[in-house]
Amino acid sequence: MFSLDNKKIFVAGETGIVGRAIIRALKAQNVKILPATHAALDLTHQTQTYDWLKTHQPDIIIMAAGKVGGIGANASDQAGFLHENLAMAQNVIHGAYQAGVGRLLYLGSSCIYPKNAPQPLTEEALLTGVLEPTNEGYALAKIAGLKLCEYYNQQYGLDYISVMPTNLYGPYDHFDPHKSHVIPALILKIHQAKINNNPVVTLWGTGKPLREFLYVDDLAQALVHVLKDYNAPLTINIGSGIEVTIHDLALMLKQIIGYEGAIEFDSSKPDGTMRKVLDCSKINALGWNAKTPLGEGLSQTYQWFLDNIA
Ligand code: GFB
Repeated sequence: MFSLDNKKIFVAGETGIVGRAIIRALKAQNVKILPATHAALDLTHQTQTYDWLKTHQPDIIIMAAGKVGGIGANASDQAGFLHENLAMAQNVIHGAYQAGVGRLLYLGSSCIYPKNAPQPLTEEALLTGVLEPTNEGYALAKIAGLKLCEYYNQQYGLDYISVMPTNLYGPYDHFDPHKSHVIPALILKIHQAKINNNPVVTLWGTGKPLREFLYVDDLAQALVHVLKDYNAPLTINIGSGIEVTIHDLALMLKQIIGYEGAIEFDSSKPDGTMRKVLDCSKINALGWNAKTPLGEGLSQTYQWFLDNIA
């Protein structure tokens, strides 16, 4: 067991959906959180990142910063997703090593696993096949970061752990009709259809792909668990086991939002991978399981949207 007492923690990406949830969870722990907004520290900037880490000397880094987005954003800007995420991973991981930071949690994504790997996806499936083309750039950057952690551990005896969360959602998500992940995109589209009395709302793809969803505060609890109880320098998956088709997800949101029109799908838009559910035997063996049922998490996210965005 690793004590977090009085540790100085740097949450890279503190204003994002994941960073904010981690900070909410860490507030219940006796830790000191080192603040660094994007305006004060640009993680794509190498010397700025190295200098900041040397000056502030965190005991632990949680690397939750990244350029993120849904299938539309990923597919239309593979260069940006690869370049920016690779730069941030390199700067933070090498900067951590140079600054003498012993413990680091690096967050990846379930899209790092091959498109056709057996489901549920185990950590061992990494690099056993081709990637899903719609998010290849993002996945390659995340794989490079994971491998950097692995090699730095091997060469320098560090404790840099890669965690691979499944599709996340919750408060402070990014709501955009073209760029966001499916849950915020559907909330926005179905809510607007209701407000504008549109009889039909059109969503992307066939509606048939399955996605596993994890409420972001459940992820944050899992990360606290990993920080305290996990000391093997190996990748660990974090999922909920809650899988739905995009069609069923749309029906759940239609009911939560109170939209009475019809849902239709535009199959000229991409489906992406047909299924990606994580095998979570490792994290479950540490005593962590996701707590938030999908309906409850979606209702809370919609309420947050109503209070802050709509
Ligand atoms: O969350 P999402 O964009 O990303 O979900 P991925 C995409 C799925 O939802 C596809 C369907 O099957 C889409 O066809 N969908 C239906 C929609 N309507 C919409 C819509 O209006 N917006 C969006 N976004 N999707 C992402 C990766 O993959 O998963 C990222 O691109 C990252 O790199 C993330 O790994 C976790 O699950 O397909």
